[in-house]
Amino acid sequence: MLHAALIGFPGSGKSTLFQLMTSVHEAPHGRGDVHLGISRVPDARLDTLTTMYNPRKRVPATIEFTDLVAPARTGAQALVDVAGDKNADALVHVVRAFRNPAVPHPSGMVDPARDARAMEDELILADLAVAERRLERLDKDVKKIKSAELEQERALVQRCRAALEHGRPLRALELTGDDRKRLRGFQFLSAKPLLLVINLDEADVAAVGGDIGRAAAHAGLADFLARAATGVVALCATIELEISELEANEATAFLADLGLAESGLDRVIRATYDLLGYISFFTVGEDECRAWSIARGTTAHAAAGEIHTDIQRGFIRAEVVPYDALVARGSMTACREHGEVRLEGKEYVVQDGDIINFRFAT
Ligand SMILES: Nc1nc2c(ncn2[C@@H]2O[C@H](COP(=O)(O)OP(=O)(O)O)[C@@H](O)[C@H]2O)c(=O)[nH]1
Ligand SMILES: [Mg+2]
Repeated sequence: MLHAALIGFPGSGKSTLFQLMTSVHEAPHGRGDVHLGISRVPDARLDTLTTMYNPRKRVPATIEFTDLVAPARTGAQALVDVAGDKNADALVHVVRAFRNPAVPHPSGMVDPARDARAMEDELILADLAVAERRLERLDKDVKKIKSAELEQERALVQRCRAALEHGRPLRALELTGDDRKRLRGFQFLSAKPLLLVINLDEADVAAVGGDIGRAAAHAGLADFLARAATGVVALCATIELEISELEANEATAFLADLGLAESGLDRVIRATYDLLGYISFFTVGEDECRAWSIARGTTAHAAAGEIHTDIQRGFIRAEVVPYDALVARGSMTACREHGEVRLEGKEYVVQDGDIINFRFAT
């Protein structure tokens, strides 16, 4: 499952958001310091399909979030709850912009731009230590063993070290697929996609409304908007708490008053999903309408394996209809009549929103 870690300075609102965003909570797997929770990825397309098919079951895509329960560290590291979560696919940095004097800021003053940069520096420093340790080892190995792979890895890690020394996160590097594979084992923190969640003050939400450019400028974080593998979302956790207690139609009206189309929680979940480069395909029927998560570029054969290894093993063809065509025609049968159901083979690259029926031999 996709897995994102909430990180941020103590008192920035991580746990508040975590409680609101995740509904299914799992017991920590042998790690008492981390909470795991599961979020459903909001997707209006799945809502429409559910209305069309009225299935017994509706299954959205999901993301797992982790929240560090209590930072056990001291000194400079205690400022940052990096969640020790090296396995995360993405980092979600909750940056405090709300003032609330009842909640002391560990640095004494609320300054979102400083916090975003301080966190970036922490990630970079942690990665620099990893890169240097690896280079020491590689320098020794390269002297002993003649290996093109070792040479290539060394050149790559040197490139990483140089970027880090210049204060650049590794997610800004342009890397080939092979480079990415070489780096995977290091679990570099600054290489992970980063979502900044600006936790606004109650008093500022109406002023910035749904305008992320204005919200980022207000928090001094405008320069993060254009960065590689970086996303920015603004919300106010305490207002989200209020919204979560409203009936659905009241919540919609309340959001509209604030100039917003959807809740901040939904925006964070979806932005995380998008940032990871994940797309959804759907399976539909009277039994179940379901969204499946795959990385962009996944083939039909691999997508079949997401559903069941038997479907992958016995793969014959994928019957594919784009979401828009299905909604426009109103049914699979109508799509078939108009020749809009394509038969695709194993190598077909699944597109976001494809409705797929896998034909397979058992
Ligand atoms: N005024 C205000 N208080 C907030 C907001 N978000 C969180 N808080 C409060 O800040 C405190 C710390 O929040 P928490 O979620 O535990 O932060 P964490 O340490 O990052 O997990 C709690 O008392 C929250 O109620 C916000 O948007 N506005
Ligand atoms: Mg907390």
